[in-house]
Amino acid sequence: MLDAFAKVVSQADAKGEFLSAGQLDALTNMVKEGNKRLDVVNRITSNGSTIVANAARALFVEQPQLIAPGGNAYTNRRMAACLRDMEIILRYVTYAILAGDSSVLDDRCLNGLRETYQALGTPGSSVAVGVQKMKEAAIAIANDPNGITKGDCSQLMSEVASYFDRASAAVA
Ligand code: PEB
Repeated sequence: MLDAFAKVVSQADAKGEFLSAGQLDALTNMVKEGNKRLDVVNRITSNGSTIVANAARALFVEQPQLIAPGGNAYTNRRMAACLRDMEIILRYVTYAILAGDSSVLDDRCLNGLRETYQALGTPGSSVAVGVQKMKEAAIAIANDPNGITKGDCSQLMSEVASYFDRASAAVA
């Protein structure tokens, strides 16, 4: 598991080189903008259950077969497993946002997840749709300009989006 700092260290060390000016500039910028990152993690974390519940609800409106008898989220046990899975994925996305690096998400959540869903007979493409709905909700909350010092968060928001996209691409 790497963060943005450990990542450049391992890249430089693999080449036996000092850190480059470009690498240092990027990290300087990350530190300078660090409060935005922490705010985003805080906002998504503290709204986690709302994000999961609304995304799942929207998924079931679009794909009602999932909650119909015989569906993959039918019976409370499967519904609970589904909500739990979405929460796990959201949790790892918040870790990746904090770290500024996707490796924690890749290694501890997404690695082998597609195969797990195939083995379970759970439609990965539906999980991917649920993840996209969490992305929209999380960004709407994280990027809400109300009640916060206004600034440019576009770069950070596309980074946040990229972690959700990575998760959905891993199971679609
Ligand atoms: C991944 N999900 C399920 C299982 C596992 C995971 C390992 C099997 C064991 C169990 O049931 O608990 N676990 C989960 C995860 C990590 C992990 C992400 C990462 C670290 O350790 N059903 C739907 C939707 C979707 C869904 C499409 C969006 O209709 C999910 C939610 N996951 C779902 C369901 C099950 C499951 C298990 C329904 C239960 C499947 C079954 O037993 O039939």
